Amino acid sequence: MRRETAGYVVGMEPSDLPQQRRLVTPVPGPRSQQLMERRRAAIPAAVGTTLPVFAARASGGIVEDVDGNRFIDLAAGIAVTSVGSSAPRVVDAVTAQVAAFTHTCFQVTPYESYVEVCEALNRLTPGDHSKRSFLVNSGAEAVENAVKIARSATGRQAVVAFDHGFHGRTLMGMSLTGKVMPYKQGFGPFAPEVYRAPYSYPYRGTGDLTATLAFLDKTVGAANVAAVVVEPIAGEGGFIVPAPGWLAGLAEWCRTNGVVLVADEVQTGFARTGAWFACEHEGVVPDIVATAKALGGGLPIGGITARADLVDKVHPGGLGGTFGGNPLACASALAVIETIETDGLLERSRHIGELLLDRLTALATSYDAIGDVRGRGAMVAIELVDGNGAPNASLTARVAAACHAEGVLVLTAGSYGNVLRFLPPLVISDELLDEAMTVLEKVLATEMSSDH
Ligand code: PLZ
Repeated sequence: MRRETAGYVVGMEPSDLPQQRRLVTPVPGPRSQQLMERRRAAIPAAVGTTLPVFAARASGGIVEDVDGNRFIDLAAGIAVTSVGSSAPRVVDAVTAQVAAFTHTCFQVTPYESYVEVCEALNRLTPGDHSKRSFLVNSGAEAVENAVKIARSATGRQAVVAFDHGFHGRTLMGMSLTGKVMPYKQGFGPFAPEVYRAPYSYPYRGTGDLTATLAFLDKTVGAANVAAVVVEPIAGEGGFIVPAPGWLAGLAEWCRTNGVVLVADEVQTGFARTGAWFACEHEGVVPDIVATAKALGGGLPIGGITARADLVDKVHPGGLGGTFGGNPLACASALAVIETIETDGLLERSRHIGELLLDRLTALATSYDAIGDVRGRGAMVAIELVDGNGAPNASLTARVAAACHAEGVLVLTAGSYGNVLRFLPPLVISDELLDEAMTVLEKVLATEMSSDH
């Protein structure tokens, strides 16, 4: 089925989209500019825009805009389209489901695909203990529910999150988030009984395990803590990989003190780091795992997978929601899981990581502005600094903008806004990754030679 929008044909087969970077207009092109005008009139500026071009179609490693420009996708819709933006199994499964039924509400009339997704979550998340899962609509909702379960099961109230943490934009998600601008400014008061502990940040030499545990014991008090909510790699905070052993030490402290360890694997989960879940790299088995993003392959879904003995303490009817585990999202999630398993995307993620780290490490030897190169699997970043090692957010913004103008879609991140992050779809070709790195190299050369 084909349809015309703004003179552009959409609904073509994904395989029709050539896997090539191509600029046919300045960025943004005229059609995108028109749409941006309508957007400005209809939608608040509070909802941000990374790249002011409007998408027409996307597949593999390419996003094509309404002017026909083709961008190399190093963003995957913020770690969502890991299997691709129009992966064949996802397209088929969702198409079949939408024709069968779109919604019943799982709490009203259940359907099998929801059960299947939960069985898969119980099987794939770390640990072979007895688990139960249920489904929501987003990462923020997954985190919210993890906290509800931990409080209900422990009878305690305090929740510990970390510096550089991001957990969503709902009240609890925002309260747990460590960065004021833009996420929290003016939106208080925040949820009470939320404490912020130091996060291990090897490059900046902060938050070693002793400091973290001292904070938990002295400032919060173990007996008060229901849950510790932690990202195994800080995502929005700048792809910070904690020092080896830090996460395991934290897990040990939780176990000793009867504290529920909640791993927020919303950004790191489902093959992003070269494993199903980033906790696996550290041999850590969380009590609750929160998932979303890549699980849905582009359809909105979040999962909460909890130790059965914890979640079974919650009274019947205490958890749920109208749309949680919507049939379309469940169909998509099952197709995503099958695609990761069948197409070897864990290996592919590790390969992408090696390719990117090789190129970026080489680049860092030429440019002192690259202070750190880090990541795991296809979750890779560079931290840009000035001559004194201080965060260089303005350079980061310029480099990102220049990459966009050259047809490479990169994202920034970091508490100090000085991190460029690379999180491509796992189905991107090596050629496109190489080309994107060559563009980045050119952009850096230009930036460093011009006088700003
Ligand atoms: N936990 C670790 O990364 C979402 C945020 C985009 P939702 N990250 C992208 C933005 O600007 O809001 C995220 C995350 C981690 C939770 C969330 C929240 O997931 O699906 O956006 O609610």
